[in-house]
Amino acid sequence: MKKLILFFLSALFLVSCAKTKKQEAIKGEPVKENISKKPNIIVIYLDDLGYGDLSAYGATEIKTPHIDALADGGLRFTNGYASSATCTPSRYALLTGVYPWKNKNAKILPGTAPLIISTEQQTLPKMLKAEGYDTAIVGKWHLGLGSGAVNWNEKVTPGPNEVGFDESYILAATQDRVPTVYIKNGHVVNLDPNDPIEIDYKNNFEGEPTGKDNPELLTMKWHHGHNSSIVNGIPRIGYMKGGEAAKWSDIDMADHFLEKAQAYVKSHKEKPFFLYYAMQQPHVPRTPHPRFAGKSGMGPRGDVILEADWCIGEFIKTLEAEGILDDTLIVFSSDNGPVLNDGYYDDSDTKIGKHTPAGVLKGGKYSLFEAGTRVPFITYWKGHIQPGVSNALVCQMDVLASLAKLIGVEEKTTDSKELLDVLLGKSDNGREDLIIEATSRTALRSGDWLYIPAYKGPAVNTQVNIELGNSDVALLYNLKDDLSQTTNLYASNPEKAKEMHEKFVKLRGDNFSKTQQLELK
Ligand code: NG6
Ligand code: CA
Repeated sequence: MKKLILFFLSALFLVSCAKTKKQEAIKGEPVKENISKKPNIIVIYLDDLGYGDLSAYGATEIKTPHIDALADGGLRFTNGYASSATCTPSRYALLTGVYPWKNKNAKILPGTAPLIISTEQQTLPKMLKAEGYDTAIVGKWHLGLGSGAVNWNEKVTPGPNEVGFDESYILAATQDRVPTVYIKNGHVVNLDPNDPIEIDYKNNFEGEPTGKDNPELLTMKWHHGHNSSIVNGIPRIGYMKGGEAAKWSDIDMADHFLEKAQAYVKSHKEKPFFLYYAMQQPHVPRTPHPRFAGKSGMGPRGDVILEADWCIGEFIKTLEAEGILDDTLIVFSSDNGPVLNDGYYDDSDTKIGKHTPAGVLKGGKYSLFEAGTRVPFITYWKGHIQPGVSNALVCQMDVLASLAKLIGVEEKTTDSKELLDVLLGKSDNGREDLIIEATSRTALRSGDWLYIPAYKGPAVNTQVNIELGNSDVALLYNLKDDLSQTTNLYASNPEKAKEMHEKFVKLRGDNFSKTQQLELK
């Protein structure tokens, strides 16, 4: 009996020690004491939202009150970065904490691409799951599915559920790519077995109309790319046959994902959860629900930003109503910078008016200039994060190591930096260096400086009308004095140029594309 009591006492002691350790990791001003439960964690991730697209980030032509509320009640980062200027690599880095240029497959993927995260690899949801979190993704995936030729009529695996998500409700790639269906835990939703789905990215299926050959069937015109299969009057990338009953409704997508996200948090409020709410806006095709169509006065891109903002407001209301907002850390960001014409004529460029999606930044999606990767980045945790603005350099890749610290896990990472205090607003001591990426090219941000090696290729992508950062000479900017990157200091400051070049080569190691021009001329 004595032994039994002793055993229980020592077990009690161990449990209370473990608890204290976890509390210590999240303690300090203005953090509330006695957090008995680990916080829920929600990443709200938009698709192609620019640095200047939110009123919280200075936009005057569009009002985003619900996202602004997160910024006003949380921490708004002015130097928050996606890892890349396109989707797949940024999402790869967010979920794995690894630089995307270390994985040669981390580039814009077709809907048929295999999963690019190894099932052996550590991921954010896996890490949280191991600590007792329930984990889910709702929204855009775009990290590949299956391991070769996917049969969409059977369980599609491996996918999100094999890399750490207990539950998944996704669109496979992008809204403009087939298959245009939702996939729940590996199964296409509403699939009729008598109408099987076939997908091909090279060849059309006989007799199926295409955007290229059947303009009379289109409700949205394609500008470049996007001329393969037609779904809901919108021409897409890739060919699809069958699956009629399973096809999504574009105008209802935002409401649909919102409902799924709301249902998830309602049914998981008893236990800590991690939800990756990966919204599809304002990526093309922009298909606002009729409630929002025409509401921004700047075309469908503005309308879907209003729609996304409304969804976020509704979602936060749900957290509040369920009594869990105070126990929830929210990270809000975007996977890459903005683009107006990304392949459809939808008036987003002609109706833009005075709105500047990139703010004062140069470039946009696909670009090594700042607007490619510097994005809205907000952390919010009611009662735990002192509201304010942080100029610390942070990257989405750092979320993994920082959350490890928050939940008291030892996590060995090389690329993901532990910046918990920075994300919680207790320190301004962000990263010193960051390698940013854009369509397989990389550049170095170090302190206030930005160095872009000389790259071959067009200076401007004329289809999307964005300056890419390619140049015969290397580019060097002091972002503190010249945030808009107007003056190349490469020739006038050779010492800094040399220092940045050497640091860049050291950080990139041998792991870079040999098509780059790297000589310091
Ligand atoms: C490009 C598409 C673009 C968009 C992008 C992916 C063409 C011509 N352009 O290839 O419309 O889909 O891929 O965007 O097809 S991302 O945000 O998912 O990276
Ligand atoms: Ca994107």
